[in-house]
Amino acid sequence: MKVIVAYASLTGNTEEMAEAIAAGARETGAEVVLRDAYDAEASELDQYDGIAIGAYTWGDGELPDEFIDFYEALGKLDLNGRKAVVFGSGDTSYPIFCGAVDTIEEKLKALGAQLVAAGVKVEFTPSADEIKQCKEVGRLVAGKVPA
Ligand code: FMN
Repeated sequence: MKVIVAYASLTGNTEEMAEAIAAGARETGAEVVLRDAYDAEASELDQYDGIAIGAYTWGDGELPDEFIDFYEALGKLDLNGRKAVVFGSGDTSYPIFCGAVDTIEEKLKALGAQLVAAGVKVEFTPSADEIKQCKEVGRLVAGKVPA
């Protein structure tokens, strides 16, 4: 099982989530690659069995600027048969809380990926419980069946 966790994070909150998801996936014995989306090749996502993508939300419920290239490079990739999950940090004082998570989920669904859990949305820094939730989601995207 090969899993990629790719994320965009400006102040480290989404990065903490990514690290917990990667840790959960590793616990299952999966081979896990953890990358800043800036350094990741979206066109190679189809080489992984499990795909976790995260981004904080910017502007008016939008994707972060530095994530746009990665998002656009997803193009028309065929992700049928891949397990996927989306995650991100936001701030509930904005009208569109964690809009980036919804945008990425729609894209992955359109590419044929199977979303194995609802998108994980966290306000600012993930709490201890939210870190646990991220680890569980990491196990799921690595193919572990929930207990
Ligand atoms: N959070 C939202 O949920 N929705 C937004 O529309 C939104 N817009 C933002 C716009 C600006 C200019 C800034 C500075 C923050 C915005 N945020 C919004 C909050 C960030 O997503 C939040 O601070 C998040 O924790 C940052 O995650 P990071 O540490 O991974 O960079």
